[in-house]
Amino acid sequence: GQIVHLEDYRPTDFVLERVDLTFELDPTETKVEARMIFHRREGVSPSAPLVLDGDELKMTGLLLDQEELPAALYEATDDTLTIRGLPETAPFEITVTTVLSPETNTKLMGLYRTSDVYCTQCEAEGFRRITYFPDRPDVLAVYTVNIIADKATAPLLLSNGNYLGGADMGDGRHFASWFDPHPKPSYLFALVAGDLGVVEDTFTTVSGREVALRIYVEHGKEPRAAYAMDALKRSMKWDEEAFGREYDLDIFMIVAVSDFNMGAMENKGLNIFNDKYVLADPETATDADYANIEAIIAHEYFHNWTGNRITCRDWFQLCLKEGLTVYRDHEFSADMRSRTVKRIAEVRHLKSEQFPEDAGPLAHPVRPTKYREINNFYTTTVYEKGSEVTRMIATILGRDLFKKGMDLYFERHDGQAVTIEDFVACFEAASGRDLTQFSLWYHQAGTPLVTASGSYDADKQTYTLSLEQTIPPTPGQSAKKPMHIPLRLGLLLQDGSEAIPTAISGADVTADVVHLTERKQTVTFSGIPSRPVPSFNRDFSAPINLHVEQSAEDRALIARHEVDLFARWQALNTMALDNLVKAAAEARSAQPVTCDGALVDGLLAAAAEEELEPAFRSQVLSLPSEADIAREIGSDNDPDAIHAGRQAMLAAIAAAGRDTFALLVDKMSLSGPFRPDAESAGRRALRNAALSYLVYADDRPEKAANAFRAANNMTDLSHALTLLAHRFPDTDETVEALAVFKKRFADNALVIDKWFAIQATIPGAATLDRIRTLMSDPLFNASNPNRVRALVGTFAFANATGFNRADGEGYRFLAHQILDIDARNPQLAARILTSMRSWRSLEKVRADHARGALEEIARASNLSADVSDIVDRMLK
Ligand code: BAL
Ligand code: ZN
Repeated sequence: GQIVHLEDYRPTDFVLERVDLTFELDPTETKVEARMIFHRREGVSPSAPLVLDGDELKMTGLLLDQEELPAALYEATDDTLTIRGLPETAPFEITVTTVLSPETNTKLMGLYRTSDVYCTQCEAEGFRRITYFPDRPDVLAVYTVNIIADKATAPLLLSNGNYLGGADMGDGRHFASWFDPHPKPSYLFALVAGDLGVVEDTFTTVSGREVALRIYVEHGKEPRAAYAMDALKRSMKWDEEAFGREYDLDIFMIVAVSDFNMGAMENKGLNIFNDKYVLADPETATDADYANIEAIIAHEYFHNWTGNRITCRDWFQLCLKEGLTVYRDHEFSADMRSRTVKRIAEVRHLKSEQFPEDAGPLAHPVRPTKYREINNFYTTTVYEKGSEVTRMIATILGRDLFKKGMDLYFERHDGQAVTIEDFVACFEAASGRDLTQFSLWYHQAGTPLVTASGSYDADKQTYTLSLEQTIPPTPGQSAKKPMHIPLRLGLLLQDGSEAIPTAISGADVTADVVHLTERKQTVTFSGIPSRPVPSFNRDFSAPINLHVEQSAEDRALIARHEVDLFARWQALNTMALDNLVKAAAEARSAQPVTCDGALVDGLLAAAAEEELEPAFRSQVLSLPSEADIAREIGSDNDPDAIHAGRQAMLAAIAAAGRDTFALLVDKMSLSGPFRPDAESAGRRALRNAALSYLVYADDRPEKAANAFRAANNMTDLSHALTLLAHRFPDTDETVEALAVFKKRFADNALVIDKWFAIQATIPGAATLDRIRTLMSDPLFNASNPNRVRALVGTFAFANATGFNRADGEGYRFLAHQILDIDARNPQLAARILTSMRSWRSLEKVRADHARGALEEIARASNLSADVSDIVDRMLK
């Protein structure tokens, strides 16, 4: 594919006024007639042709104002249709007829079939696989959609907007028409046809309009959509209260399908979801599944305003809708659950997924300026870092001015396709602040590193912080400018109270936010009665790496006394990470692993602290992952040593805390019917964390096997199975539990995905053979994205020792899988390949094997643009 540059953006020459689509659905010969009314934009040359996008299309008809177009006036290539000789000013109608084969569309982009249901995925560039079209987000038009299909196999015919009507056609077929009054870009088009069950409800908006709510699922699965429906209603209410946003159609529909590349898609009025993020019941869904469903239902719903009514001018602006909408769904979940625990989970995710991306060959700015394949930019940088950037605007402006800026954004830009500059300008206008330097967060890739050192002057009673920011070089950006980093911090005195400075010099400060804007900055706090302990980056106010020399005792003081609960978790987590890095080095040089007493005391004290909510305490007990440790070490990584060091620390903590953990397992047990609420989930999480340590401390599988037998919900059951499989992979107990689990859930693919994932993450070199065996299990299906992600994806992304085998077999296995998947579904292949994004930080032997595997992929013929873009960037 060609490289697309932001600076080349031009508006279209022709304005699309309206679109009428007629689909005659058939598994292998669907006929699509697209009637489009255009007019030439003022000032555009009368000879300029109309250029439409296409992708793998078979065109069977082309009309201009209902007359066949002479062959001399148009030209169709692989990816464009160019039409000449069009009217100078008058509107004209182009009618394109195409024939599609949904059944054989394995890319799952455009119109395809999943379990006998027709469905669409058009973001980013899938609509051009349906018809020739100006397939770009700044072309907004009003759509009418007519669907004709076999009545018996497709009784349900859905598209965007409001239902106009339908009828029996007398020949075994029927039709339905839909009209969407809101102008939209083609990527938000959707169509679903098939035979599905439905859950119905209603929502009355703040102004009193009743909206019909429908969630469509496979027949028999309706009860498992109840939680999603509840989450939807809470989302609609929350968006009215928190952002003043009311829903705008008579009906809102969600359809769950089992073959889907993404998590879900926000098509106007007709969201299409990966069924993984709709279906839940206590027997089959974990607490994490419930939380994900709540968050993703909310996310897609929130797009109705941030994404749909105000959309992106071009795909470089993807973070305009995604970063903002992730921020909105984070705030929603924080309001529904525990704000602190939610923040901890966000930061863990950001650090484990986005920080490595930002530190490797795939690093790119939140608002990139060039791409080869836009599908590869649905990244944690655009989404999660994009959300953090929005959060920083809220931190810098404060709640009221942030809200004023959001209101202005909705008012100014409703119905438009806009840019990040337009978005930021609303906050500048609302606050009177210049956000030019702040905007570097959108344009400079790489995670800033802030180093800090402090000195206390007892005579002057001043505390001075020397701060320095560096932003590492990233592909295409070697030199960086200093950024505006809003760093929330507090100074704690030895009794745990917070020092109140009488004056602060050297930086702008608002409340507890220190605004770093220079490369080097010295900030002096006056009126500090004794040497303070600084607590940095409260609530993770900026997505940065922070290096500060701080003793375990100082960190322990923060962990005990900070008023900011996030900072308490952060202090313990940082202590643990420091210790884990040391443990990895010790394990690598075959020395005994040492576990810091202050850390163990801090963890156990927090775990037993009844004032703290259980979910928080479970987060404290969950040590940084092997990937977190590798990221912290940064280079020359040996995954086996990291694993061994971490296991030794777990064992040490387990031995020291046996009594605490046994007590917690007792205290945190729940009785009565299962409830998925945050508090119950927190108790289960703490109980399972404590149980894990008890199992680490044991060398026999009984405890885990008992927990497996006693479990009465999927959270506990899958946790016990994980303990068994990871700690005692080859025992009879594990073999039996895996067989029991498989038999019980064989007809539930989403649960079988857990069964695949648990086995894919068994540490050690032997797991690769297990993966190969599992791939020939009848329950595996190489063409279903969820199955592939659960087995192959989980292995590559989440099994550091198994995947990074010293002999390189893991990489070669992945390379062959990528080529195999790429032939069917390039997007999926490219996504899974990003699991190798940190290959350069491995020790040399592994890095050489990894390079070899990447080169093997790069050499293959017929690589998709998706995979070739990723592999080329990774090898550069
Ligand atoms: N727009 C793609 C799916 C999502 O981010 O909601
Ligand atoms: Zn989104």
